[in-house]
Amino acid sequence: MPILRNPGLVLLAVVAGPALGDVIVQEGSLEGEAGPPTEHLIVLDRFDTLDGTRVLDSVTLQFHTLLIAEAVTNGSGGFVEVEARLTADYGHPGEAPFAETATMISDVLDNGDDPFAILYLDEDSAELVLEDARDIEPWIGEGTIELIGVAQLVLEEDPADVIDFFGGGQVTYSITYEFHVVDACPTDLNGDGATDGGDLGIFFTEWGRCDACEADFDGSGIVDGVDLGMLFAAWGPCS
Ligand SMILES: [Ca+2]
Ligand SMILES: [Ca+2]
Repeated sequence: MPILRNPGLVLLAVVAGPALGDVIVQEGSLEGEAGPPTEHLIVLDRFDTLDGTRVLDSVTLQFHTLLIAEAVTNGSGGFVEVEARLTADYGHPGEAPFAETATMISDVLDNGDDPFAILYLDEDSAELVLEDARDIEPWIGEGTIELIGVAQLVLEEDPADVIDFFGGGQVTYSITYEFHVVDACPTDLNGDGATDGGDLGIFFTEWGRCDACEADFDGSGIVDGVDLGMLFAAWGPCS
């Protein structure tokens, strides 16, 4: 017979504010005791491009589930089975979950000795890295992103021989935005605050097929007349 302790699952959430740097991390957690599946809304700030000066490279979602349970037997003989599990699914509201975590405790106890208590612990993690532009795009812009975390903690016991069996669980999540800052004056190859002859000299040293060259302003994989045109168009002090 399944026994649920404190069926009204209490969930707490803490969301940290965004920080400045190359990485923004938002964290929070859900925690509570056994009960029916409980939806918890996770609200995240979207990535702020700061007027296009920052470009989002990837979004990493990490989820971690921790399950702790304690069983207390009565020592009346035989064997008893205990089982507990904590599962959680994560996704956008109204859509199929894109990640899940599941923890499981399952044991057979020799109940032939004196009454005793035993403590169990299990944990699970899930990670999702978004790097494709189409996957990242929903995470860019103003406003907020809503995720739904559906968590359920279930305890089962043999009520005849287990005096008490209780547990708790915690689901934590972390959303990491990796980005780079756009070069405000990419044609200033020597970084002296202006696009001029000094940069032109550097430019021609990279002329031709060139992967990840600074002079490949349009990212075409080759430094050619197109890039030269961009350099001349930007001629003069960096604005
Ligand atoms: Ca320069
Ligand atoms: Ca080019």
